[in-house]
Amino acid sequence: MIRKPVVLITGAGGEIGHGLIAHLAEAGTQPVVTLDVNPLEPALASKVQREFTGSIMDKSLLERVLSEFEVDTVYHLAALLSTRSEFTPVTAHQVNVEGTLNLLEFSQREAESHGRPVTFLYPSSIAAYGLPSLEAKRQAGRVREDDYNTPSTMYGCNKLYCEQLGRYYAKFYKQLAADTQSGRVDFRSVRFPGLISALTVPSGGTSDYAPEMIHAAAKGEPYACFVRPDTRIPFMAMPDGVAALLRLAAAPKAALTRTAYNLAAFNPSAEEVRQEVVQAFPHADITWHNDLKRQGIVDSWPEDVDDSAARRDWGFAPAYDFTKAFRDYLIPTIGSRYGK
Ligand code: AKB
Repeated sequence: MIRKPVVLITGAGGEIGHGLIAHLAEAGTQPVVTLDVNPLEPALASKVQREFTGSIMDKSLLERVLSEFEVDTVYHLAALLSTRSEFTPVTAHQVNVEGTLNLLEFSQREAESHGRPVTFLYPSSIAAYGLPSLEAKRQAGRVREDDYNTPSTMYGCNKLYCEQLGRYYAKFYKQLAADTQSGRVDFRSVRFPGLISALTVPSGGTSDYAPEMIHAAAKGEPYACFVRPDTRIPFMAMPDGVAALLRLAAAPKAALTRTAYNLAAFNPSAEEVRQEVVQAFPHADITWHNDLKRQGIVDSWPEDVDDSAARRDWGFAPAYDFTKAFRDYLIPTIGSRYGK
């Protein structure tokens, strides 16, 4: 049997998967195979070559994928986000860490079997940071990748550790073996800010207040925001998130000086998001109902990050600033989604 070269996407039915599958299907360079715990929506399923429904914890399922396909690129998107992970930290560790280890090992086996490196794209997060206080957050400004790597959430710990696991597979895997085993997994990671999509509503994250506010207003529903109006973290429009993954995947390996890169686009306060939403949807009913515990998590994430390494090494350049994200992407797309 001849195995077909493909791209594998885990967690494909999630927010990033939607945009990524659309782009890969349109480009048509390599067929897409997906793995998700839930069946894909029919519109998404029609764009992929093969859909596996199951868990990244299921090693026999991964064996099946390996036996049928030559995977050249993995987009490992499956994860439990930060708020959900705080309620079930052990499950979060299993999914976010053991699941990622399974995919790294799967990629190593794939590369051994077809003889080419597997490019492994990993979405890390601003949750990998942990600033000790609001005062420190205000003073830190644009945080660099290697500063404040002291996350306070299970999800953040998981993301930071998996960045290191990926670096280990890329550079040091079985370093004492007689023949070199590392480098078969070409691990590349971006630390995403909060992502805002016009097409999907996130679930289980702590940066969700901004997309929730926008989607509620577009639907004509009231929204009580769980963070203070002055809360500020970086955000990015989903098309730029998807473009960043594709661009990093295509970058020449020799140009990459790191395995994990910060990405920045815009960093409005929650009140600035509210003002923009009210301008677009004048009847928006947005109130403030502070959840001190979730606030604590957001307060530990940086106000802004230094993304100069991504810009220099692989030409990261977001197309959407705050105003453009609303004017040219969110408002037109979201309006038609809810028939407004
Ligand atoms: C979350 O809130 O957990 C995610 C993230 C910032 O990675 N959106």
